[in-house]
Amino acid sequence: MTHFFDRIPKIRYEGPDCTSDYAYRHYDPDAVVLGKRLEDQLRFAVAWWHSFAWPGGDPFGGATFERPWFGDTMAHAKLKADAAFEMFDLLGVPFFCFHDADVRPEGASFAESVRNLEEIVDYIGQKMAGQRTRLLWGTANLFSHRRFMAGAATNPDPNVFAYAAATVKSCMDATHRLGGENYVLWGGREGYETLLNTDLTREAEQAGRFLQMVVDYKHKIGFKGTILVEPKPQEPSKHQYDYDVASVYGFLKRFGLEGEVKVNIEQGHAILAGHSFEHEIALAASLGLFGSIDMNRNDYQSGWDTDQFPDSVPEMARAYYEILRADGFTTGGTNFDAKLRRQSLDPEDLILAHVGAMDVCARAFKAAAALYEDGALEAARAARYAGWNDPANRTMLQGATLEEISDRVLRDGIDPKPRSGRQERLENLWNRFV
Ligand code: XLS
Ligand code: NI
Ligand code: NI
Repeated sequence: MTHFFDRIPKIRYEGPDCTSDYAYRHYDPDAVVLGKRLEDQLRFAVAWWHSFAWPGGDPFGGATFERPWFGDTMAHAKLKADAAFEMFDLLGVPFFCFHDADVRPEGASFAESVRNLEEIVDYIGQKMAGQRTRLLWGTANLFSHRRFMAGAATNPDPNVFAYAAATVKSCMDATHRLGGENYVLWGGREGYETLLNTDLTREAEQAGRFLQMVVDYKHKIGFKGTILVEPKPQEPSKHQYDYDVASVYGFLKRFGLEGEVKVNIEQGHAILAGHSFEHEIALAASLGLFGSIDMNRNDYQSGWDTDQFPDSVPEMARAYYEILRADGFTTGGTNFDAKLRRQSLDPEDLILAHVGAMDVCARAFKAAAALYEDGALEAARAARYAGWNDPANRTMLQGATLEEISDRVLRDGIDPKPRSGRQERLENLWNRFV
């Protein structure tokens, strides 16, 4: 027991009219929506790094948080794990996610870092045995330490490539041991600061080879989870190679890995790339790449990745609607890659951030599910493309040539009549559900 959350009761579903801060108003894990329990639809996960490792710094000031588990020893790491599992239990959250650097102290050598990781993984494994929380995904932090400042897989120094490969192996082993359902690669430093010193061709080939080795190792150890790449356009790199879903798809095709790897899409990263979250989800689904989501939000004025907890039901509903159109999550889930604001010092803040975020997501999901079930939007979409059901039109996509089409246009006097896209009607329909 850490006593860190002592003043906080276990959070339960109490319905929309309850008056306590410490209750879910919309997230009823056992409620069945579209044939599945809400817990199994949403698959919420807590992010170890933001919740337990982040000290509250910003570019103008250092740590604001004081946590009893801050420190570099294994004893601190275990205390941190104790607090984490206490919070998972209080929230009743089914999953968590972690990087190696969040859970273990860095050792004096690579071997010591791996030993530390193995020891804490055993400890976490024991905690998991006594609780129902499972691992959504594990990952390696290949961006914080100064050795990775010029990239991990894409570093000009082959020794860094080797160190990164060995690190990923240890993190895949850890994820496999804990029964993780996915393994994530986010390449924060896989990009460049200036083209003046960068060989784009070489770096892409290094990244392709690296990912191929990850896929080979997954099969070798019999890891049944999904390998996920998390796109982001920039920050910390000036230009990041896995810019968005479309770039990742091109990269996977180039190296023949499109059947092996899917994407973990983050709300804030989609916005930074100049897309909407739902666009990235819809595109991934259409390319057969949709895997999981990092749920957060950016400050829309600041233009960087502020990783705030989600607070907008209408925005999240758009995202969940696309997820439902993609048949929902399989191994993926909703990971709160979100951190407190630096003035939110208290244990209560950490709990309430998650309670609010889970309620926002649940509300958004239920609204999206009701609209999806109603079918009016999908019927309107299908009607818009109904002309393609005509066999004469279908042949245009199945082998007809330009000349044949041209003959048909002349013969039949084809003369298209513009039709309304009915956007406002559909927006009104949307708003009746959300
Ligand atoms: C940073 C990323 C990171 C990944 C995991 O912007 O979102 O937190 O999710 O390495
Ligand atoms: Ni993320
Ligand atoms: Ni992020």
